Amino acid sequence: MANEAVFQLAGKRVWVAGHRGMVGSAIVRRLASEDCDVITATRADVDLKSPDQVQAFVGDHKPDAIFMAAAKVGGILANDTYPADFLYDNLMIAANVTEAAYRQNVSKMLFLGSSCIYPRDAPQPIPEDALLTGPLEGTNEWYAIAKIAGIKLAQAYRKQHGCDFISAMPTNLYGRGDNYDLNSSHVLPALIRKAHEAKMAGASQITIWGTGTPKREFLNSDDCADACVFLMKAYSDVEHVNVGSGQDIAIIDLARLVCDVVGFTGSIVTDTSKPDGTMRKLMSGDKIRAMGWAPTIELRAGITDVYSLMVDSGLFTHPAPVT
Ligand code: GFB
Repeated sequence: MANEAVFQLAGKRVWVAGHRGMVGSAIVRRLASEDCDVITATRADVDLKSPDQVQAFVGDHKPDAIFMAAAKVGGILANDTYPADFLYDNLMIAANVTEAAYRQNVSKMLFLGSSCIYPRDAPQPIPEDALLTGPLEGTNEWYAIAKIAGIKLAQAYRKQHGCDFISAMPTNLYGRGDNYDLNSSHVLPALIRKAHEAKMAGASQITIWGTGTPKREFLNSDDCADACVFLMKAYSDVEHVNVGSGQDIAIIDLARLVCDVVGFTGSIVTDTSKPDGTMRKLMSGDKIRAMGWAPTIELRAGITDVYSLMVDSGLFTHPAPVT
């Protein structure tokens, strides 16, 4: 099925749910070169947790395709602190959009999940069929359960109703429009902010959470958006598809890389009162690579890009809310 379009985006009406988020906004940028009509909705237009509002919105706007990039997301601490929000919000959003897509005869939907759906002790690199083969990582099991439910919704509607709903599982993402709030962010924007503010303040050190030994696989959100558009056009099957870079890096080495890009020359200390989370979650990219897709943005280049954008936008002129 490689490079053989099964769904044409040209001339179609395409709803990007979650267009203000990092991935959703990257998908909107990517769709600019697809000759399709992009539909977006703010939270004031439609509350995705409301079944009635989602039905009404999809019924009124009649999209042909949906990129389901809307989600409540956050880093390890936010996931661990707000389990009810991460479970309830994400379950409701996934169920409402999937049901509306079915009832309003949307031709195709791509649901976006996360690599945390896999068991904590999954084999590395993690193949797609490792799903539901073992216990989840405790710090993010609530978010993971909601995302697993999203995959299962897509599969169930395909099985029962013949809907062309597919799922993509991206690895840890970073990119333009990321969240830099140190309480709720993921590790990469947190490290960029910490290193920049330490440099500006002339500080001697930055503190990272955990032991620094866990490994993570990072993918730029523009690469992720490109993969989503690729899958929307070229893939139609039951199983979800991993979307990653194929390489992981220890958090301490990531911190060194970020400090190097930012130009902070002080030391890096660890705060082991904070959780490590899963020790490793490198996904296998064999499936999507066999279809003909590969990422193009190398990690250092991607970090350099987002760092210069954040400096230019002035975000770092404000003090960090927490340490
Ligand atoms: O990115 P992150 O918050 O999410 O943390 P997860 C990754 C690793 O970086 C953990 C460490 O081992 C953290 O302890 N880390 C070091 C830091 N310094 C920092 C810091 O200043 N801030 C943060 N946030 N981390 C989330 C899940 O898991 O990632 C979600 O909770 C989701 O469910 C998502 O899957 C992609 O990779 O641990």
